[in-house]
Amino acid sequence: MTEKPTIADWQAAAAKEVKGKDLTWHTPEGIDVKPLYTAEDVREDPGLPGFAPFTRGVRASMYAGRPWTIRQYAGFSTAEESNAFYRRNLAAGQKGLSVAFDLATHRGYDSDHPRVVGDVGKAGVAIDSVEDMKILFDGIPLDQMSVSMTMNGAVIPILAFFIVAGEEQGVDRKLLDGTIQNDILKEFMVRNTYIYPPEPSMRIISDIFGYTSREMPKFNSISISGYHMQEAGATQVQELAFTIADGAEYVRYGVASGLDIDKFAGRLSFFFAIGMNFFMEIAKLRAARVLWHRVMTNLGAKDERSKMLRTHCQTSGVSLTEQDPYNNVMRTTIEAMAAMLGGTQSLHTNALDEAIALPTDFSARIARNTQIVIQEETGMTKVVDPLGGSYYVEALTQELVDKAWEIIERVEKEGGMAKAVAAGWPKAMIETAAAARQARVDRGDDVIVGVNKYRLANEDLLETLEVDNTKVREAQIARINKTKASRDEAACQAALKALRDAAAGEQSIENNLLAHAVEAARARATLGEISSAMEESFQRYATQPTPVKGVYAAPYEGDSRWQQVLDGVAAVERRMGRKPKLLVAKMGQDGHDRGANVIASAFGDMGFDVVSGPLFQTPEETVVLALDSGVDVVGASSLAAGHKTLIPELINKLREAGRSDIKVIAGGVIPPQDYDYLRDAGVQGIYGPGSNVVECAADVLRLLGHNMPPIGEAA
Ligand code: MLC
Ligand code: 5AD
Repeated sequence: MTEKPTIADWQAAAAKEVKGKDLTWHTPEGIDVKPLYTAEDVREDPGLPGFAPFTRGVRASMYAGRPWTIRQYAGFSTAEESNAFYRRNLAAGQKGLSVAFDLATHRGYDSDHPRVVGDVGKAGVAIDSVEDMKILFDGIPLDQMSVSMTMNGAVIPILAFFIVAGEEQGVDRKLLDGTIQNDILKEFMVRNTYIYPPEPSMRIISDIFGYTSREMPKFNSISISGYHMQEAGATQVQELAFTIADGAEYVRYGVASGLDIDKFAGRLSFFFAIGMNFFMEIAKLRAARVLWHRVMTNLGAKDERSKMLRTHCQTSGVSLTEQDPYNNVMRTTIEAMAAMLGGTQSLHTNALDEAIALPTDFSARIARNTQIVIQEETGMTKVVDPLGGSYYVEALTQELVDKAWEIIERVEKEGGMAKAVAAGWPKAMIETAAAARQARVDRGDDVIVGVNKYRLANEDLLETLEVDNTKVREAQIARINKTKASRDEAACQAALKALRDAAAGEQSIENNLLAHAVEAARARATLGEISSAMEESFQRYATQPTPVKGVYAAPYEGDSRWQQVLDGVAAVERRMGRKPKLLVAKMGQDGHDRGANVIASAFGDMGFDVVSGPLFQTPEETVVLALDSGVDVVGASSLAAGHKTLIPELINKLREAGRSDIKVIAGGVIPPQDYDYLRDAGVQGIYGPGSNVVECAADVLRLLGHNMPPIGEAA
């Protein structure tokens, strides 16, 4: 009888097949993935689903008992239009609702505010008062439908409108089922729809914990989100660690505000991104449950439900491409499978037109059906945690737990996530990972099919959703005026004053901000009024971007095209007597700044003098900054559909100032259908997702009159 082969035998056989090549995969999270895993790699028995530490899932029966909730995030234009879209989707098999608000709403401005002209109804639905909220859920019984609302900045007025809309439907708030995102720490780190500074923002969150734990027992008071970290470029380990550390910080604030940990922790929920690294994502969800159980035990929770990490997932937006967009259907399917194999409770699958515009009925249907097909055709839901016991998945789960724990310990040692966020190092860590990823993609080290490999010579145009935001704005303003004209003004002002006083006072049950906002919402105060009432004591928060240095350049050392661009910059510098200067501008309420930060870092590394403009500027403010800093080029980064309003406005203002010599280029999520419109308005270069940043810089040098050779040609 022959002996059973050993690992050493396998190693020898594999080395012979690949002629000694090292097959280890060094991932961006610093994990060395081996080509083979065996029983020897599994350190711990993962236990059983439904039992602590919930590695294999939070429910004993998981999807065999009840499949995850198909919960598609959506919202655009007016409440009427979004309501009709929701109803069509529910009729076609969607199970839960998830509201996307426009950026004016996120940032606490009514639709009639001058700072939001480009944003109303664009990236989500415009909600100005309880009247809009009632229309949004018209015909949707709020005691039967669970509703997630992605709101963090203007969380107090939005939750108040929701409660009052339920009340006026005849639904007791005790029966309201759903989730509010309410996660401000990641806003300061990556998503940027904050309104107030960190301290009062943390008070708002614990006030919501207090109110919902007393009044709304079925409602999930927070969705602690790693999603946006991964979208901003974080590795899976960073996403995992910072999200769990954020959770720990919220629990501490809740306890410090006087709540018993087991009274509110059972209604904390989570939210992760699911990208293309299939097994890493599955292991990440399993690791998250292990880590949360550990953290909550350390924080003194006794009830197992307080330690049970329940999560929503969304497939990754940044992994999807503008080029050859039908490939996105495959990507999303793979990501959806990772989310379900990881044991998510609820899932959003992105639409194939993600990198271009908001979903249409067509693209939303394909996205939704991706989940329905998995649930209803494949039999994948029949077995609980089918990957449990996979040597690779179990070993990777353990490795992610260990790697994330190192970061969590650093955060805890430094006093928790609020302090870490204020110190800025988590954000810098994520931006470093983002710049490194961009360089790997631009160099072709990380393959993206249809973008840096197998690219099509000609792309077909996709039909995309377009929102006429002037029309939406006018309709919203008419409703605001009507609401204000018909309300009891004295009662409304009294409610707003009580809220203002509560904000100025110490945190207490009597001063609970949500309780006061509910009164104001009933009295028909608008979102802007409720936000301003708190802003009087809290102030509005602003920050300055600080792009990382040297990370984008590092992998390009010795690259000839890179050198050509550096030489080009040097030549322009000699001619002008100073470095060519670029303003990276963010206008409107669009806080998506990964792209802007990566461009600022990369152009800085290539020798440009870069001015990183602050977020949330008006076109006028951008012109003032451009003139004051003496730039040659303004690069406007737009990811929230404000481009057709804000960029032409910027060009007009430059012309009025007599500075049409300053070149304007645009980048971000811009549908190709809009390119001619922008070019006619005077935009001299447009760079959609998937643009190579080095070639973008080569174009800028051409705009500045340098004779830059095409790629592959000598200078
Ligand atoms: C579940 N249940 C079961 C069961 N599975 N009962 C018996 N057997 C089983 N196998 C029960 C649950 O206990 C629960 O009841 C009920 O069924 C619903 O299940 P759930 O698992 O709680 O699902 P759900 O209601 O969908 O809640 C999932 C969640 C929640 C806890 C993760 O927080 C959620 O829906 N989050 C969604 C967040 C979201 O959509 N965010 C969008 C972000 S977009 P009970 O009574 O125990 O509650 C974004 C983008 C951007 O952020 O930047 O703009
Ligand atoms: N409707 C549908 N999906 C949206 N997303 C953002 N806004 C909307 C909306 N109004 C999705 C996209 C994006 C992620 C943050 O959420 O997938 O990448």
